[in-house]
Amino acid sequence: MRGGGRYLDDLALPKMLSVSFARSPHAHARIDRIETAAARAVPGVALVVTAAELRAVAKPLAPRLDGAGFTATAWPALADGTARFCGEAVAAVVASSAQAAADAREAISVDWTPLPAVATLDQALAADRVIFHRRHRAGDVDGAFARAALVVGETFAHGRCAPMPMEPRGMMADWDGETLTLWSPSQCPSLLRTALAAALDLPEMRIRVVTPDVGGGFGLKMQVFPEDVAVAALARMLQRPVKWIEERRENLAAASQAREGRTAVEIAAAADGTLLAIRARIVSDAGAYHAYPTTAALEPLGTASILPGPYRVSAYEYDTRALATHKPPLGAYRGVGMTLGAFVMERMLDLVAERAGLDPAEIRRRNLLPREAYPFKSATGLTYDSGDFPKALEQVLAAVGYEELRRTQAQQRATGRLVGIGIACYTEYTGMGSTIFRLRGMTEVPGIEAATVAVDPDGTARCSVSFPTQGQGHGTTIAQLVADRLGLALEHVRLEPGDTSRSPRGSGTFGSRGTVAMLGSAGAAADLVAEKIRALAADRLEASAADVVLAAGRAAVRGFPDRAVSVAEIARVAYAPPLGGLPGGQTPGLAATVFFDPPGATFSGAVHVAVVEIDPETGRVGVERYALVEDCGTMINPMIVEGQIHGAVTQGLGEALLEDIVYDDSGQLLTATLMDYAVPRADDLPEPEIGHLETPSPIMPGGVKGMGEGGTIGAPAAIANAVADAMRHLGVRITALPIRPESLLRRAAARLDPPS
Ligand code: MCN
Repeated sequence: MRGGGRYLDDLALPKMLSVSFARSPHAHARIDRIETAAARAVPGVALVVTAAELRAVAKPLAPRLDGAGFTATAWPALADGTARFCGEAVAAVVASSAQAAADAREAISVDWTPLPAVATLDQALAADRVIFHRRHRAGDVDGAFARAALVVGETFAHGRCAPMPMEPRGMMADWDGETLTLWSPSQCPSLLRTALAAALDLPEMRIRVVTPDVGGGFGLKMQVFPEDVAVAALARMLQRPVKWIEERRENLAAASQAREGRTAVEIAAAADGTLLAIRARIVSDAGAYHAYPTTAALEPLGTASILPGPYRVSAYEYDTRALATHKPPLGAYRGVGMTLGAFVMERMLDLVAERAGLDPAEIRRRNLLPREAYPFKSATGLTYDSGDFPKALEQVLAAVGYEELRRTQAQQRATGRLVGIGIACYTEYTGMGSTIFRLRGMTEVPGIEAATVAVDPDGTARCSVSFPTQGQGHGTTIAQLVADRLGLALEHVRLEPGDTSRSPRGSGTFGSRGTVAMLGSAGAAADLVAEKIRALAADRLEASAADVVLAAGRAAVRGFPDRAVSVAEIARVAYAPPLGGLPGGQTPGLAATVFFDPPGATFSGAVHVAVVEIDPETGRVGVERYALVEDCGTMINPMIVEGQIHGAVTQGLGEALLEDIVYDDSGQLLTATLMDYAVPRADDLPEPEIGHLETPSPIMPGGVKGMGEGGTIGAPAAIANAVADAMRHLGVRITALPIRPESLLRRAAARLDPPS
């Protein structure tokens, strides 16, 4: 905010060179010959490489997924013989400046033989290009459908979108003959190190990953990309530091994208709207390769496993598949899998309500899990640990004045205004540990986190953690936690910058795991340090350790504030033991490292309400009000939680109404700039009205649950339901995201003015 951050592009090393990639203009093409002589002749160029030079020193990224139904892919550092999506890197130029590298990139000429491209899900289905497939069935699905009074079916589609961090991807790499140091805005430095060690055939101890300030990640930067492998390999080949900063066009064309998929769903319900069973067939357009480390299973499996949402329904079957196309890989993006799951389920609830003659709020009342139902084993096998959705629903309905809103809507509709109200409830898996990743077969994602907390002799504390921060305020939150447990002032605790040479090993920041990880690792490490401070202070104060309290930088005997010693004094002694050693045979030092494996996932959630009005002239959807009640268990920093909600809801609005990566039939990207790819702006969303509910997690330390992705999960569903509500009387169905104004108008016009 103050311009004081140091992002990757702010960093430079002496003798540093710049890297630029030449990319495929075809979605699918054979590379017959690459001519690099002209590029080499451009002033300032140090090296030009193709797959021929990198093949021997950099192995492709080939993430694994345990279990049946998985077909591996290998994504080479530079396209090797064949390019499989428009934008895939085929050659790299290293030059004295980014401009020289970009000029030289243009001078590379490639002889291509274009090949037929599989550009759509339907083409991929016809060709049976399945790279991930899983089926699941729980309960008596067929029986429920046979006896159901209502069966409602619909097919929903979701376009592609881009995670779009303000700072695109990039890496600076330096090889000093022994160690490869990488400055990367990675969300997962430990995983990046492991992937590069394997790709470059180096021991992990010779790779160091430093995380500078990160200008947003949103899931994109949890992945390891071929460009990372290439940049690291180039530093090693040249024995000079190199840096690559992605251009926005490259980010739109060649970074992983998100969401694209289709879900055909059927719901069986009783006449009173009680849900009995769900059947879902989910297909996902995975692009050309599995993204490392999550694989193409991430999106369709995530959708399948969360689709039943916070509702009491025990019979569910799904068939979920990822299909390979000639597009960039589908990867992680805030709310991955769950956004589509919530969109489908919440649209379906409104459709069932319509058939059952119920108000959308009423059908949810009849089906939401009551608080007493927790812990609840969902039909997908996940255990929801805690929640109180009926209360959250009533709280948000009261906050918006739902009954009054409906009355006003009826009056407005009578005058021709297109006003709609949409409700969406979702539950969200957060804070996942190794069990969930093993159950999914995700072998490349360890699932653990770790933290070291150390108190120095001046009484200040440092904390270093395995999970970096990309804008969620971990520095503040961790400092809060550690300061609280050590009885120090907030400004006396510092989160150290991420650096794998100093920080303990873990998995990373994704899947809203940060807060759970903080409590389980940094909180627990601070507790161990606090225990040692109390033990050392107890000896000094001639009291029992159990009677020593830590506050205001001092250890004092409970009830006797004057009988105290400063934490700094205890720390000095811990690092410089007196003659005879520390009391009680304590080891020197005042630091602890704790590794933590979150016990399962913890389920947070929210109820969102959107009020929209559609301009009948332009089809523009205006979001007039946006309210929600969020439950992320015990909150650590409510201000950050609300900031996260603002950002996430805004991204969800983009997904609902604006953002669409469009390819033509030959797999050519049509939305290659921000002139064509529309992201939300400040005036697209009113200030969200936020309420909180806290049902602490019984399984996570401190009762916390994650929430960083939540808004993105709830907003598309709530907005889609609101638009559907506004347009229903015109016969317009909302079954696809994003909802484009022109398509709304077209469909309304077709209905109002049917062809003769
Ligand atoms: N928090 C809290 N109490 C809770 C839960 C959360 O105080 N019970 C606060 C904490 O201050 C914490 C923050 O909310 O720092 C987010 O916590 P959590 O929900 O655990 O999520 P993570 O820290 O794991 O962050 C990841 C999540 C994800 S998966 C994406 S994607 C995402 C996001 O958060 N990307 C972001 N938020 C982002 N925000 C920014 N600015 N930039 C991104 O790239």
